[in-house]
Formats: sequence, structure tokens, C-alpha cells
Amino acid sequence: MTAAAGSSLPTLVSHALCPYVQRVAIVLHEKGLAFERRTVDLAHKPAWFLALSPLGKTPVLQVRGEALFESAVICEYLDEVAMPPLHPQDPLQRARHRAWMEFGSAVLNTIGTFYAAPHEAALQASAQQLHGRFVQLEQALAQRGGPGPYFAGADFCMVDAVFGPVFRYFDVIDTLPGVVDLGLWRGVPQVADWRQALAQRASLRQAVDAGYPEGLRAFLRARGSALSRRMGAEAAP
Ligand SMILES: N[C@@H](CCC(=O)N[C@@H](CS)C(=O)NCC(=O)O)C(=O)O
Repeated sequence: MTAAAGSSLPTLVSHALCPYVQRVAIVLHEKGLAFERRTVDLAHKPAWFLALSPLGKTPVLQVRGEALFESAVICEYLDEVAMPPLHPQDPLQRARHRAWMEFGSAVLNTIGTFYAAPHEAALQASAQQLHGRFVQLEQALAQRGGPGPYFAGADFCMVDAVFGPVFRYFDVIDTLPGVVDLGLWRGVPQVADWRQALAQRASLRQAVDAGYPEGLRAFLRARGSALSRRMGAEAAP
């Protein structure tokens, strides 16, 4: 959802590949809130961006004269001001969901270790760690006590907004040479179903633009990592 120029709608300061930006874009869409985007080049951070973002990171949400930073905080704010709620009503369950959001950020860090792994042994080790995280998620999904398709059952929630961008990486990574052999998705059928349901959700689809897969491939190829070297073995596009 993009607003007309010159409006006073919230502005999401974005980077095309950032999973933390995506979670905010997803929540805005789930809430039916119109917003504008302003894209920043994180390799050459402009002064206006550094003035808004104390840690120099995306996302920032500019809203009513404030520049909010930290994606989880922005998502919590949006959940307080707009319907429908994406957190459970019960405080204990809400705390549990917030904990799994944190877990999602930890998985993003592991994905970073995976694609930056300097050599094959480190790549294998971080693949194993990722697989372990997916097994933990499979166990969390088993606690639903019923069918999905989402983290808590039939209703889309904040944890889903966090894991949609996590899984989106693998729409590209799974297609890279030799990655299938790493067994990332071995024995996690409920996670695989969850991933598929999220990929079909409208809010997930609008969170990135059509250039995302190619942009991510270029980013991965440029890491100088073991994964980049595997990509070097790919057929030229
Ligand atoms: N904890 C932050 C993490 C945000 C983050 O790491 N953003 C990355 C892009 S995906 C960034 O801006 N990196 C630039 C940098 O660290 O210099 C959040 O949840 O908003």
C-alpha cells in the first residue's frame, strides 16, 4: 500500500532486502494502514537517515512527528493503535508470543552466519544450527494442539509477521547449488506447511517488491562466502 506524495501518512524507512522492515510492512498491511516508503542505501547512509535512526538501522517508522526505531517496538505500537489485534489477549500467551518473536530475530542472526560462513565447514555448522532451530519451531507448533495454518492456529498473529521474512530467504537459498543436501527442512513438516501458508498471505507478498529474489541473489553472491562460492558454480543467468 503506497500513499500519494505529500500526504501525512506514516513513512516506513526501508531497505529492499531487510527482514525487519518486512515485518513492519506486514503488520501495517494486516492492520489496513496506508503508508509511504522511503528507501535508504545502507552501504552509504545519508545524513537524514542517521539523524532519524539512532543505531543507523532500518526500519524506522515516521509517524505523527516521531521516528520510531526497532521493528519489534514498532510492531507493538501498531498493535496498540490499530485493529485487529495480532497478539493474544491472555497476558501469558502474549508473553509467549513475544518470546517467539525474539527467537525469530535469533534465527535471522543464524541466517546471517550461514550466508557469511567463510568456508564449507562453517557453512555446514551453521546449516546444522539452522536445522536445530527449525526442529525447535516444529515442537512449538506441536503445542498448538490443533491445525494451523499459522503459528497459533487459524488466525494470523505477530509471530507469523516475524517468520514470514525468515522463511522468505529460503525461497532463494533453497534453489542454490548443493543447498538441498544441507537438509535444512529434514523432519519439520509442520514448519514446511507453515512456511507455505505464510508465502501465500497477501501481507507477506506485498512486503517486498518484484526485484527481491534477484536482489537477494546478488547480495548473497557478493558475500565472498562459502555460499557465494557455491553460487559461482551456478549457470550464468
Ligand atoms: N533490532 C533491529 C535490527 C534491524 C537491522 O539489523 N537492520 C539492518 C538491515 S536488515 C540494518 O539496518 N543494518 C545496517 C547496519 O547495521 O549498519 C530491528 O529489529 O529493527
